[in-house]
Amino acid sequence: MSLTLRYFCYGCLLSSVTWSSSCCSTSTWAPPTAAPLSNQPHRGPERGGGRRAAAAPANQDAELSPEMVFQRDFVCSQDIFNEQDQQAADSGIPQTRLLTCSFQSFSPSLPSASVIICFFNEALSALLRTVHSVLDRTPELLLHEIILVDDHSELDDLKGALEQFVSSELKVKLVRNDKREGLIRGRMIGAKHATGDVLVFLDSHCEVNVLWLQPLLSLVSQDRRTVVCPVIDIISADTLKYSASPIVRGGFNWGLHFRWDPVPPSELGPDSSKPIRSPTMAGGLFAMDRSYFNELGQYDPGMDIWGGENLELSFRIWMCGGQLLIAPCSRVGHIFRKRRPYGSPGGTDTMAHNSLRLAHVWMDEYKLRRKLQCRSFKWFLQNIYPEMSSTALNHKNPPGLMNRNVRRPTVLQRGRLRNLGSGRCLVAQGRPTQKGGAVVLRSCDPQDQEQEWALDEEGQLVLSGLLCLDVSEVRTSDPPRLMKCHGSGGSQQWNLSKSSRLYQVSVGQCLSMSEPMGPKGYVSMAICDQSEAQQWCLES
Ligand code: LR7
Ligand code: MN
Repeated sequence: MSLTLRYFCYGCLLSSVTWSSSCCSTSTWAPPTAAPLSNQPHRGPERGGGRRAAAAPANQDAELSPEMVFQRDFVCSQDIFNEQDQQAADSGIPQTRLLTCSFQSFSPSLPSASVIICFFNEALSALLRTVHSVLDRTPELLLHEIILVDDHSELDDLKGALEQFVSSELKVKLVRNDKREGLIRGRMIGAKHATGDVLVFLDSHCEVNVLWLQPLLSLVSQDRRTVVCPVIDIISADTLKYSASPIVRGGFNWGLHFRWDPVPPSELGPDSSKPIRSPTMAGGLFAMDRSYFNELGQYDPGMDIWGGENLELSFRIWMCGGQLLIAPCSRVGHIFRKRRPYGSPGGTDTMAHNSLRLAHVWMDEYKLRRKLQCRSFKWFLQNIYPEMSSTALNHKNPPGLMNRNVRRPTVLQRGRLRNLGSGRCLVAQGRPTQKGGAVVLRSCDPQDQEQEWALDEEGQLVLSGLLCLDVSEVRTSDPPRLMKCHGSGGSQQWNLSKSSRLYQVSVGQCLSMSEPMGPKGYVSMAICDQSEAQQWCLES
């Protein structure tokens, strides 16, 4: 069977098995590995030398919900590529669009785009990979310009060598900030220089996939108050490998941190290429009509460096008459780094500063909002994010507290949680009753009650009937800990997939044994892959 065929029929294979795994055996289907991408700047199409590399993404089935299995099933019956998708397969970038996307057609008169990329001390190769991918995979007519905003970087590479590159590309412009502004004011500076119809913001370490722009522009052109995000595929910070993301949508927690949520079935519809309404956006990658961006008040210029602007803009869009969508057929890869490679001047926590500004303006009545005739935050919660509304407004389940009035979720499976890479079992490092305690891998002992986990219908992993396995949504590189069960999903929601990976819905990563496996048996969260270090078996 060819690689391509295996990829097409993946959903069909999956549909014959149940989603939640109870087995430890390795999947019968071995996915082909994705073609490695070099970190050198490249010009897409000629790479790969005509090689057909329709590689399945590494974490493809780690996080399939029943709805997604259905989506892929649907895809299987339509075994075709369009020309551009075929080009993707030939160019070495993994084909991550669902096949239903091949049937989309676009108006010949789409608006033009100004792509704005702000950067601070970005690796030149990553920045050029972003720019080249846009130049290579965007139709000439639709690309008005690329505006690079250098936020007062210090790296030498970003001086002469970058200028040389820019001078050879007609459509690429470079704006340099005289002082460090942060990404929020940086984007506003970029927008001020832009003259295309639609602003498209990208982070400086992305790779756009084929046909990435048309679905975004098409939705914006149908309604200028629609703001559209692509699906953000994963580029590994360690290997630079590009792999598909599951289709999830944006939410937030009560600490005002962005998180990924599963898409409610009502939003999916029968055709998986349909745009998905998203309460919030991750922030870096989106398309917005330029005049609407100005009309809506751009960004809050009082926000510094990094953080908070994504939720602020999302609330403003929804509350002031617009809508925020994710176009499942537009795919852009983004390097997810474990740590940001920069601080903020003076070492202030700009995320907290920015979030406070956001809360003051949007989370209760405030005069600034009257000008735009915006709705209330209560309206937003009830209509756009009802999942959160129930945790805030009912007072039965206030944020951060276990809801005692609701029945306990049904346990789906119980047993020891054995890691295939080490053969050891996941246990509390100290007492299993200790809140905030770490979890580690130790020898499995069937007699030991303290090794018993329960996976319930809400995706909670409960140790010894007491505490839940929880990840930090603030510091996503921290290892998971045992916390009081809060019953509102997110940081405590896990999917045990067919291929035995434990996918954490909120941070979009998988639970992994830390390598090399030391005597302490540490575990950590990592980008999902096929390794045994990430395979877990819940065995009774
Ligand atoms: O002072 C700065 N000046 C800058 O120009 C700090 C950053 N930047 C640039 C930086 O070089 C990069 O191109 O701004 C861009 C975003 O910074 P990142 O890549 O450090 O941010 P991130 O990817 O960690 O964080 C996400 O949340 C941010 C909140 O402020 C921004 O909205 C980012 O754009 C956003 N990234 C994405 O949405 C990509 C998907 C990640 C997820 C989830
Ligand atoms: Mn980024």
